[in-house]
Amino acid sequence: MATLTFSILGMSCGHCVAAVRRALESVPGITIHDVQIGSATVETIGPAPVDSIKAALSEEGYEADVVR
Ligand SMILES: [Cu+2]
Repeated sequence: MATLTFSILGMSCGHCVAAVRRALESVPGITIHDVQIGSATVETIGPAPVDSIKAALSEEGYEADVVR
């Protein structure tokens, strides 16, 4: 298990936090550790599905990049 932190552009309020959380919940192979305005941290169970996470967030209108 590994921890993955994303910086996320475009988040501005609690609605964004909920939308990001919902998008992350749709990605298999991760559990959500924390979501805040501007960032999210997830635990990965297997290989890190970075592209799937970016795609799910992009669909909601947020641009995400791995911090670490
Ligand atoms: Cu918002």
